[in-house]
Amino acid sequence: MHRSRIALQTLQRIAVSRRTHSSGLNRNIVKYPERTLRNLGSTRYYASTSNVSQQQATAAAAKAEPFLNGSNSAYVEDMYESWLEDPNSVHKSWDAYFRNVNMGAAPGQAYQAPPSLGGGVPGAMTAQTSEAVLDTSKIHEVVDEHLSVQALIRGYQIRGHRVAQLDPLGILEADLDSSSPAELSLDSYNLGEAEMDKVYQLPKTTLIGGEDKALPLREIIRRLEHTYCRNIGVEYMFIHNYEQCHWIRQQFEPPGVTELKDAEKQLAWERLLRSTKFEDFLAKKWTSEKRFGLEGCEILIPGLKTIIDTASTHGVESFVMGMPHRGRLNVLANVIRKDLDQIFCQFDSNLRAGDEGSGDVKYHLGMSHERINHVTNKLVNLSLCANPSHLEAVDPVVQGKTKAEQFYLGDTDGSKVMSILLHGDAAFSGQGVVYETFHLSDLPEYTTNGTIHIVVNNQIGFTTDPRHSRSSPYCTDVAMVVRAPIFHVNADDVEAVIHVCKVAAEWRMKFGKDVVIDLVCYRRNGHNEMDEPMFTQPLMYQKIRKHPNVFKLYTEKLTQEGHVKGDDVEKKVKEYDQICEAALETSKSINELNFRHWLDSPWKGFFQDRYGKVELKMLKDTGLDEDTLRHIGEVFSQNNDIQIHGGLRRVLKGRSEMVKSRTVDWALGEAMAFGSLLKEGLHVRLSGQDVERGTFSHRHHVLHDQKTDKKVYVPLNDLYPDQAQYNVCNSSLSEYAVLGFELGYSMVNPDSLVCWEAQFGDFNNTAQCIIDQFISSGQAKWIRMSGLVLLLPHGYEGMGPEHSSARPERFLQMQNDDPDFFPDVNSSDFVLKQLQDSNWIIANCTTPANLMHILRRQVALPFRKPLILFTPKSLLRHPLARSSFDEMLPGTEFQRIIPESGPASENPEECRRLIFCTGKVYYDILKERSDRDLVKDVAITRVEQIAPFPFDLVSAELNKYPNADVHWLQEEHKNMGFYDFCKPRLRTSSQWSRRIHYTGRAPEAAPAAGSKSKHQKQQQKLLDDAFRKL
Ligand SMILES: Cc1ncc(C[n+]2csc(CCOP(=O)(O)OP(=O)(O)O)c2C)c(N)n1
Ligand SMILES: [Mg+2]
Repeated sequence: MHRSRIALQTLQRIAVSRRTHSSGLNRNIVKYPERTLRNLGSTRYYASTSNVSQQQATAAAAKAEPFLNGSNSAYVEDMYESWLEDPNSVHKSWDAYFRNVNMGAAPGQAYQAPPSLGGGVPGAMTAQTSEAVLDTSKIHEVVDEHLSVQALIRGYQIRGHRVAQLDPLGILEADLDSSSPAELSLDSYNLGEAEMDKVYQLPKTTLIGGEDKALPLREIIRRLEHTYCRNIGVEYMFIHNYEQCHWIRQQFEPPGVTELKDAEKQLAWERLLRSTKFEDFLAKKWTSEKRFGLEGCEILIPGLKTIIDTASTHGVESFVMGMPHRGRLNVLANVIRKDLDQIFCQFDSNLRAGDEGSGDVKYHLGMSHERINHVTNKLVNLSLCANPSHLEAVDPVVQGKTKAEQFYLGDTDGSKVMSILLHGDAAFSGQGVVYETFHLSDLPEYTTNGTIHIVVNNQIGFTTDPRHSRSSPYCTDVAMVVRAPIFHVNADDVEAVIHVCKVAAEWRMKFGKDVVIDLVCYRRNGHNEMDEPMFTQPLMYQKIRKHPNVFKLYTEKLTQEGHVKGDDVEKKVKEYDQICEAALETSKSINELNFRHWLDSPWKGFFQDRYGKVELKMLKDTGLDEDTLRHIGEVFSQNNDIQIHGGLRRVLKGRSEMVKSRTVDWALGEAMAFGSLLKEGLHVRLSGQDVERGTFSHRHHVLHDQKTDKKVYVPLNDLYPDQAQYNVCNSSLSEYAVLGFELGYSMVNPDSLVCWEAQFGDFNNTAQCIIDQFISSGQAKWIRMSGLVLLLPHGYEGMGPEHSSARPERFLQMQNDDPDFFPDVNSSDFVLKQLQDSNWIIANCTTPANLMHILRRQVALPFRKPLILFTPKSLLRHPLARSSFDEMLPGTEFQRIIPESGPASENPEECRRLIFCTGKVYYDILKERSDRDLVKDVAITRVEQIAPFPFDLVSAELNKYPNADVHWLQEEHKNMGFYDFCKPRLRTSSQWSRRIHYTGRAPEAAPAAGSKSKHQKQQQKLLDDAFRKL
């Protein structure tokens, strides 16, 4: 019979339990170092409602025979399972009881009193033994006690971390609560001194017994205290998965499991030496330089290295890391192993910049380095992503980069590439992007199969105490949303930290899920080395001044244990000091700072010949041959064997008809770009909210079967047998993290097209930090290129203030071309050079052909630039916003401006008005011009690439219409949109000879009108103004 069924049947017949007794079971008790038990008496009792109710529930369950529910059933079941495995593993009385049950004893009849209670001898059921069943008060007592002990054990597993000794300074509680949970108080379970020496059966949900199945209560508590309340606080019982919880128990509960081998101790000590002495060296040499030293958390370095060793043992080849300022130079020196002279030279303020761009301060720079891991002897790549000052902003970027590395390696389970994120305590709890990033961690197209998070929890954020910087008990609580286990650890306990780091790495490799290490430490100096911490944290810092550093503490410990000797210490310290001195000498000969040596994602061999020269020529024609256009169009119009919705059938039919007539609409234009790149072997990824269908229901890249759940068809992955993979993925409802993620993804392989689409363009501003700090300025600061495309729906359609504007003015304001400088437009490589010099490209296309070309141009360029692309809404279905195949054939290209081509252009001298505009407003005024019969009088030229500004083409256009007044026309308000950017550039293009008139909405605070009628009124005025006085 199935075991669980037997257990269930057994439970149904159980009427009694019995008292175990203590004699003879003390023999295998593990001796822990002597340590006073915390006071577990009534003084620890707090009237927490949850505790009281738990106790009541336990008691009620125990009294409710025949024990078919709650923890008592679990307890008896546990006992039964143990008995099944080995009858000797349970007390004799249980053995007798289960034997009787198996022999068919009726409910209430199976119990036999043990020798200590009833004096009977366990054996077959007799009349006397059934009488013993009736002594129910004793029975209840015993069951009650066992259940209490079980509840106490569980109490420790759940709440033990709350009283763990985590603060090296001994002044703060990591969970901001100095009370002790009632779940850890014996009073809560009606246990006391009288029970301390009685022996209790251990439930299967604990491993503190080791070989022992039963222990005296005193020993049970000792072991629980040892596991859960010393220098490691294991927070995991909120995890919903039994296997995972049990695995964690296996790592911490069995006696002696956390102890390190001698070699591990030695290695940790040597690493700690380097970590400590590196900071000492910097402090000694550059007393007044900001470096955000690691003092107070020097253990971070041995900890990180342990993680890398462990994961490397499991086969991880690449580690992608992100971290804030604290200890960054130390990580670069001692984990990534950047040459020390390269680090030291950065302290030289006279160093020339060897690259163009702004560069960045030393504690923001990234790095990528391949090295042999000395523990495993395997080659590993370590990269640290460059980041801005904006704390935690790099988190999603690291995840995206990791995901892309996994993708290109075919590493579907993350066994080769892994991410590690470091955090400060204040930032981890305070910055929302942390939460957003956690929410990507288990999404199929965004998961990196587990990240190891390490919080350098120095219990302060600049000058702010934890009590004022968070409302959550722990700074790590945000990780609970994804049920990541959290290991709090006292950073002064080296061996505890190393153990926890091993466990974290093992967890990540076993379960592929996130895990958090909370290194509870202190900050020896001020926020930076120039800051005076005594202004704001006087008592804490008085304590810190007296507190020996962890290297000293650990050296003393290992000396006492005989692992290191005084001479050895001195020798090793001296050796490292000499290494640093030698590197400092070498650094003095460096007189140029090359930021390209600090690239976090180097694209080896791309775009440059072997002399490092970039050849400025387009790598590919962006046009496509007729067959390719037709083939992509046809596949994109098919549904394969998917039973699609009737409405979608019409959409596909429409597509098919367009293809037959050699025409494309917006969705087809985009598909042509993606499909052709896939054909050429370039991976394409499109991510964002609801992108699979498209917010405006125009895209339909994933077709869903109407009858079978999860049956889908992605036509763009069905184009050619040897095509590259297309990933189109609906994202979580986040902009900040998702955009950061896609940026990271785009950093790995330049031969790919990575696009992020905002639901509406407006929403890009919740990702402002990624846009400002990374996309707009990443290359200037870190020499890092990215061809990421931002698709931002934009346009005034009367949808209200929040769905109209993608805020082009903001992107344009950050564009780096000079409005007052007319470039050398006659040089042969002007167009490419202008693009190369730009920090990004900003465009607003009006035709599907131009969309196709600009997307393809992204990867045809001999460098990579972010592309900010404003995309239309009404034009998605506008009958005029269509392109012929002819505009997409080989030889055609992206049109930076689309000049007037109608009657006005035939007689330009007669033309009275030249209107420049961009985007969908073109179609509005086009119609109006024709309605007003002004086609000869007004020329309308579309600026499709707004930045870098097409000075050459605009200037030619201006010259062509010498007698026309010149207007910049836009639908946006005057203080928004494109006007401020385009006006001075139009003036410059005219050699400052023409006045630029403004036509558009008046200045406003909100981007667009809320009411439809107001919108229409404004729109009408715009049209009237466009043709006024003609
Ligand atoms: C988004 C953001 N806001 C504010 C700051 C300014 N700032 C720099 S460090 C810091 C305190 C960080 O505290 P914590 O995260 O605990 O790290 P620690 O410096 O203690 O290592 C603050 C507020 C910043 N860098 N980024
Ligand atoms: Mg801090």
